[in-house]
Amino acid sequence: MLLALSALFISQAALAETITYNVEGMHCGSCAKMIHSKVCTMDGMDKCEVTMGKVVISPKAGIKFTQEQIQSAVSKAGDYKVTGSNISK
Ligand SMILES: [Cu+2]
Repeated sequence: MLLALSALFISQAALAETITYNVEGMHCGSCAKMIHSKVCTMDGMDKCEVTMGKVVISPKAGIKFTQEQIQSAVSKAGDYKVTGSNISK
């Protein structure tokens, strides 16, 4: 039973994740463009979209980003703050 559960966990972990980060301080399309140019160009990004107040990413297989890494890239774009995240499969 325990073995089956951990096997299930591992196979789910191998699937691509979509992570939505909430970002405070974005006011217009050029904020989104700036953030896009810093976050979406990071190595290991598969999909990456920036919309008003949100950054939605899918890392490549085997790649994980921490919120700190995303915050660091977002900070290069300007005075923006990552306030939280949601993971969906
Ligand atoms: Cu702006």
